Amino acid sequence: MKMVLVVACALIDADGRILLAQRPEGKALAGLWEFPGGKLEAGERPEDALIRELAEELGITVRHACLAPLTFASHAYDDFHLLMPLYVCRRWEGEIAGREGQALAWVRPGKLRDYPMPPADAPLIPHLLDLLSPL
Ligand code: 9L3
Ligand code: MG
Repeated sequence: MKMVLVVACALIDADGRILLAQRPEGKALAGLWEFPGGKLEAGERPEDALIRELAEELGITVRHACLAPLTFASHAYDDFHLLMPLYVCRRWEGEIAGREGQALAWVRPGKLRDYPMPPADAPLIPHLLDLLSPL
């Protein structure tokens, strides 16, 4: 089956809230809330693709050193298998804004399940909760 590589990021603010972006009308999975990111272009490294996507979609600058890998999502659709590393980032430059008309939400960890997500993203929540919960 065709493998599609997408890279995504949990941006975490100083209050410990996580950024979700709503997939816009006209796109696959419209209306669902996802961790921002997108497809790798040919030959791109995952971090480079993510930095590019975060600049395009949110208007922010992220440094490589501020991206920490957390886990992978893996989901088989009917026609392709999506493999998606999830990074975590707590520092960026610039004001976050939905540059592609998408709605954004800063969500407390315990509220993440209130937001309907694509099938690849939802299984990532426990990993984030594990990272963010006090020891
Ligand atoms: N996707 C799932 N979760 C995410 C992202 C960024 C993307 N957090 C899925 C939706 C599409 C595919 O990856 O099936 C490609 O995404 P896009 O290029 O349509 O945004
Ligand atoms: Mg995208």
